[in-house]
Amino acid sequence: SVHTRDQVELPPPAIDNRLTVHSLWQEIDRISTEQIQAAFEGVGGEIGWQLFAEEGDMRMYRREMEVDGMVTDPLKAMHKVRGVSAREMCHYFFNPRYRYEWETTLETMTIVEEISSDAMVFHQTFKRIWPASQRDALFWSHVRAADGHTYAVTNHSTVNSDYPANTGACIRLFVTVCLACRSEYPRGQTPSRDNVTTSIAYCSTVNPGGWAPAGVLRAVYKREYPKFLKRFTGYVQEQCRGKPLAM
Ligand code: 6CM
Repeated sequence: SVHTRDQVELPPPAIDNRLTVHSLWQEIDRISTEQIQAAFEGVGGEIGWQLFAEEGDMRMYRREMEVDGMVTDPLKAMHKVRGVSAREMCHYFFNPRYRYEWETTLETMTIVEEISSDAMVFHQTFKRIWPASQRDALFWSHVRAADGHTYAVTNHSTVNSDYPANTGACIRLFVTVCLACRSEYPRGQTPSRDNVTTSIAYCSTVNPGGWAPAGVLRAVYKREYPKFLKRFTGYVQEQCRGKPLAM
């Protein structure tokens, strides 16, 4: 049944063996571990993080940063979502089948390699932002369970000779993204759609890879990141409605 198929494709509770023998494994493991750890570290006391968007339980912070004159502002967002689990959140973020349904900056997505049930390599092109050139990205994506009802997806740029950078119309950008989610429900109760809450920490650092006007880029981020997080979390709630909770 459809139900069984969905359950099977949820992120596995343990690392897939096919991933641990892949040439990217060491890097994927190291960066994922670092990113997940950093994602749950607070921003409150840290110097330099500025709140730039706030709506309901969602808060978005950025740190202004430039590398060789290019805006590389690290972004960190926190959110709380009711009625869906961390595992479900990460399933919809990782699985390419759903990506066009929530990802609004996307123009094309190609699966470059299916490493395992929990790791893939993607090539994506993004919508062009005037007056800059169009951007593309090539990145691995890995979903994993961490401790105590915690799941996370980490995306990080990589290289592949079949997808060389800066040869066509696109400038290659570099990205490190982590969506880390932790579910909670009242002590002594059985988790259900009615009592589960998932805390989300989303971190993103994008290097545009070539010239892009700083003001335009910052304005785009300010508009697009809140739009993405609201749309994505709403999408997952909608998809999960009426389905059994998968913890
Ligand atoms: O994390 C997000 N999406 C993931 C799946 O697509 C993945 C994407 C990473 C790429 C993020 C690139 C953002 C830049 C998009 C704007 C176009 C760049 C043009 C620059 C030149 C002026 O991790 C959600 C990403 C939400 C982004 C707002």
